[in-house]
Amino acid sequence: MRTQVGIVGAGPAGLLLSHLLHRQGIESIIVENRSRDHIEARIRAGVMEHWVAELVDEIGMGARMRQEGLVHEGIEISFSGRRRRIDLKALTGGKSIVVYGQQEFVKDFVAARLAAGTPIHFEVGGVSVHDVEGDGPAIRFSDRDGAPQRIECDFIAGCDGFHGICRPAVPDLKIFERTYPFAWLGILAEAAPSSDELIYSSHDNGFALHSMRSPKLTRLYLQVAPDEDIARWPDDRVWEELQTRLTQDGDWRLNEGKVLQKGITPMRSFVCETMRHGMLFLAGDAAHIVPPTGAKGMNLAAADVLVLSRALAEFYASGATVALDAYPATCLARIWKAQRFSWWMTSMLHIFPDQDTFGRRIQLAEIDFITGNEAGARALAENYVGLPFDA
Ligand code: RFL
Ligand code: PHB
Repeated sequence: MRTQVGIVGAGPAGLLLSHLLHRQGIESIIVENRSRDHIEARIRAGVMEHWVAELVDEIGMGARMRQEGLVHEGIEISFSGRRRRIDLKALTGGKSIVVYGQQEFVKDFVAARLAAGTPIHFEVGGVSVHDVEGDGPAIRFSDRDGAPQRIECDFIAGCDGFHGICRPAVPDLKIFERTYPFAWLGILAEAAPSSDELIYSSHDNGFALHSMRSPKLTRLYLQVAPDEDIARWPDDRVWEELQTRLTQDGDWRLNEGKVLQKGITPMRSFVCETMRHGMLFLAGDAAHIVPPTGAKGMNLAAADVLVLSRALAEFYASGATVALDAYPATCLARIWKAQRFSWWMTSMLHIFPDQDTFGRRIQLAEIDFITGNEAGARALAENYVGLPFDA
C-alpha cells in the first residue's frame, strides 16, 4: 500500500488529522489495533474547548455535536460548604465549552473517514514503524486475518496514545513527568444530571466531580488511592461518598441511578521532548498526558493535529518545511500552558496524603481567592475554555 501520510491510531488525534488532511487534498491511511466497536464504546473525555467545537463545525462535522452536545456557559467550584460559579461566558468575552462524549466524536469521525474512502485498518497486530530517518518511511503490521502488510508513505503520524509504539521509536527523548498520589474512580450512571453545570468539589474526604453526557446520563468521579482496588467500591459505597463530597448545601442531593460503567484512571503529567524524529511526528497522548482535572487531554490532541495538518498542507503546496520544522516548538508552547493549568487545578482541588491541616487551609484559601475575585476567576475561565489558538 502507498499513501501520503500513514497514521497510527484511530483516537481523536488520528481521526481528526485524517479528516483535516483530506480537506487539503492529502491522502492518509489509518491503522488501529482495537476493533471499531471497542473504540466507539470507550468512555473517556467529555469537554470540548470553545475553539475545538468551532473547528468541528467549520470542517462540516458539527451536526450531531450541536444536536446532542451540551453547551456550558459556566462551571461550579464547591469547597468549605459552599459553591461558587465561574461564569465562563461573561469572563471570556462570550466563550463556552461543549460537553460531548469522546466516543461520540470518535463515532462521527470514523463514519466520515470511511464514507470518504479513507482506509481504516482495525484490529491490526504487530504494528511497527521503519526508515523514519529517510524519505521513504513505512508502517508494517499484520491485518485482521494475520496477513503481513506494509504502508509506504511520505510521513508517519504517531497518534497511538500513551501506550503506543511510536514514541519509543524516537531516540534520545527527554521526559518530564509527575505522577500523583491518587487516581479517579469514574462512573457513568443512568440518572439525570443533578445540576445543569459541571461541579468540581474539593472536600476534606477528597476531590469529586459531577459531569454528564446527556439529560439522562450522569458522569461522576471520585478521588481514590492510586492503587485502589475497584472491588472495594460497590455501587452503594460510591453513591454514599459522592453524596458526601458533592452535597455541600442544605437540601441539594445528587440523583442516583443504575451504574452502567465503572473504572479507575491513574493521574499523571507527562511531556516528551521532542515530538519529531525524521518523518515521524508524534501527536496527542502519544506525546503528552495531563491529569483530567483541567479537561485538556482531547483538546491538546486536537491542537497538535491542527498544527500538523497545516504544516503538511504547506509542505505539499510549496515544498516548504518551515512549519514542519517548527511543529514541536509550536505544539510544546501550548502543551506546557495546558500542563501548568492541569497541574494547578489538580493540586488546588485534591487532598494529598501528606498534607497537614495548614496545607489544607492554604488550599481552601486559594480556592476562595481564585473563585472570589474577578482576575482569578478570569484566569481560570480563560484556560478552561481554551487559550486562543496562537497564544
Ligand atoms: P487515544 O484516544 O488514546 O487514541 C490512540 C489510539 O491508538 C490506538 N493504538 C494503536 N493503534 C495501532 N497500533 C498500536 N500499536 C496502537 N497502540 C494504541 C488506540 O487503541 C487508540 O484508539 O489518544 P489521542 O487520539 O491522542 O486522544 C487523546 C484523548 O483520548 C485523551 O487525551 C483524553 O481522553 C483525556 N481525557 C480528557 N480529555 C479532555 O480533553 N477532556 C476531558 O474531559 C477528559 N477527560 C480523559 C478524561 C481521559 C480519561 N481517561 C480514561 C484516560 C477522563 C478520563 C477518565
Ligand atoms: C468528563 O465529563 O468526563 C470530564 C469533565 C471534566 C473533566 C474531566 C472529565 O475535568
